[in-house]
Amino acid sequence: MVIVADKPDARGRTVREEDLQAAVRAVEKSTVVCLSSHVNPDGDALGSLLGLTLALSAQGKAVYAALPRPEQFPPQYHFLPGREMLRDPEEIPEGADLFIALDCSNAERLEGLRPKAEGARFLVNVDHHEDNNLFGHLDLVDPGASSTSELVYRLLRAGGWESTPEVATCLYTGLVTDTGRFQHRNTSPEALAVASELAAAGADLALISREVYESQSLSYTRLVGRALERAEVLEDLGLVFSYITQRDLRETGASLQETEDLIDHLRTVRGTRVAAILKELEDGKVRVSLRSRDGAEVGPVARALGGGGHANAAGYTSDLDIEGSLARLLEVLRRGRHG
Ligand SMILES: [Mn+2]
Repeated sequence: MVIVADKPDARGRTVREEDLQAAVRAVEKSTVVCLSSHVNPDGDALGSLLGLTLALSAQGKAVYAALPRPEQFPPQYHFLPGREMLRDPEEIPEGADLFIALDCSNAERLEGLRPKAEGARFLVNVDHHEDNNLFGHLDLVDPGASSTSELVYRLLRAGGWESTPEVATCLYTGLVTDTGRFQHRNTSPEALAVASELAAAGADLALISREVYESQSLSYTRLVGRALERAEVLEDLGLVFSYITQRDLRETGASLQETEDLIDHLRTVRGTRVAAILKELEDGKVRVSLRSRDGAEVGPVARALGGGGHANAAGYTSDLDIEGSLARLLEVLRRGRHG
């Protein structure tokens, strides 16, 4: 795969006990704590955000938690406890004592909330992306962690803060989704140990699997059908790809927010190493999601195209149409194979 020059990143970092303790002290001396996570939130972004919101509220903190774009909250995560505590981004105070960014590899991922994060007296960056550019005053960044939710759990343990069944349900959701139901390579012994502790703390495993994986709308199921019917394999690149358009969304009645797992259907094709799904956005741009298997790395591919992510799961947004975006992707994959 293609190797590109990267900005300073978190490769090889782990979170030291003294960093966790520094974060605990920062929380303890703050009365107001602001929390946020990234645009286009996934299960880990939401689970870590809501889990920490609930846990810190129980510690008597005034917690101001918001998503940069509240309208992007995906329907399959509506069951998560603490959702009602989220506020509008405008309600997040400026110049707060403490701002904690969750699951963001860089501050741009906070979009409109970035100035408030950077204007806080203390900014803590909790994340597990290897391309994290260490934008916090304190960076709890561990690319070896399965999920940001796992790191939040370590933080709660370090602070001696209770994981209630509600907190555990949020964090377990982050673990189960970011590890692909404990199937991806980031499913470490530590991730399984944390999952076990969260189950013991009362996480509702049956509720989580039903809501996240077994509550698809009929419209989304039909959209999956369209994407699968169009799937193609390029054997020389070990690539399986497909696409969905705005027209598909209109005709099936599915929403883009429901399509987070669409790519997992493609990634099961035998003999492929990279799966790609191209999704046409409302503004005509194209969101490209990449997944790898058998040790291929898609993070560098996404970074070469202006995006980011992990070795096994990454993505970027393209200004070209679907055809153009696909051509550009193939170019980068070919270059990587030969170069
Ligand atoms: Mn994550």
